[in-house]
Amino acid sequence: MTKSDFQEAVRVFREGGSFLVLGHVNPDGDSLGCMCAFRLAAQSMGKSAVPVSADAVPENYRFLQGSEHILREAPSGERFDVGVILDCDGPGRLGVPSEVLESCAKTLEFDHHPGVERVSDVRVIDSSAASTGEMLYEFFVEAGVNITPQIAECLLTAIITDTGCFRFSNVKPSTLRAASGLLECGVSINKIVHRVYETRTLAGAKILGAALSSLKTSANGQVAYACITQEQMAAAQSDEAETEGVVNYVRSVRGARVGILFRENTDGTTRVSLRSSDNLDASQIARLFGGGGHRTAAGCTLERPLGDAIEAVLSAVQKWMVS
Ligand SMILES: [Mn+2]
Repeated sequence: MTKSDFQEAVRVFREGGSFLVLGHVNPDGDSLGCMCAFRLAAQSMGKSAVPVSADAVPENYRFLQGSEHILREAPSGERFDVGVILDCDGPGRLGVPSEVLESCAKTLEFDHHPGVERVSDVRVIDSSAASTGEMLYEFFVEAGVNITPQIAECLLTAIITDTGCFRFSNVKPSTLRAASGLLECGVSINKIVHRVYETRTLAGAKILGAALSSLKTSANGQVAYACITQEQMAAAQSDEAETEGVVNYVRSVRGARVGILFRENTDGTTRVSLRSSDNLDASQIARLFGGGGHRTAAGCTLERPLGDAIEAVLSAVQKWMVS
């Protein structure tokens, strides 16, 4: 992130009156926290902001202030001064048709994913940041936004979820400085952690159990994997959002350098979530199959049935471990 991009972004934010706010598909805490924070920040400065996510807000993020105002589709015919793209690892992950951005006079992007194609006009990119929320905190401070406890809660949720509660290797002094600044704004870590991690629906607990009962290892225990079928989803009455985080349990098997969760989708495709430890870059595997992400957390969707997808990904992971 260069100083000039940052200053240009501040100028675009100050001058804009109406904002269309976008995150990424299958939104996580960083994407949603940033979208809600941006909406509140813009409104606090007398501007309008319309957040749009093609996918629904998972239940455990519905406490974020204004999350109920996130639309599933961009309002047709409306024009915006600025389209804001947050935490999005590539144009294909926006989840809205590309014409939607044409309704914006300008586009402004904040992100921390490395190696991604960017098409926005003004880009604030920092692949060393642990979350986009951390970047947005610095941006709001610079832009003179009054960070209310509600805005702080959204941003701290972004930071907490992208660092796995400050446990991942992406945590840096700057991460804790941002978190510390947000705590000064009057937000509670405990409340966020409770809502995001310690509150599970009954269906979510059942689907976690089903996934873990399918756990297997390969490559002499270096790869742990589990799968969730549509039949199990139906039996648990679980939805896709409730499978978020299951992969972290898979990765926690002792000796596993990679944890993989395979989830059968209703359309017959397979969602693959990867978590790695030590020096293995999970995003390299995800990219082989058209996905992306970070070194330690990545994902992709394969246009193949579950069994084929498991075979293809496991064989790719094994080849890559040897190389
Ligand atoms: Mn992120």
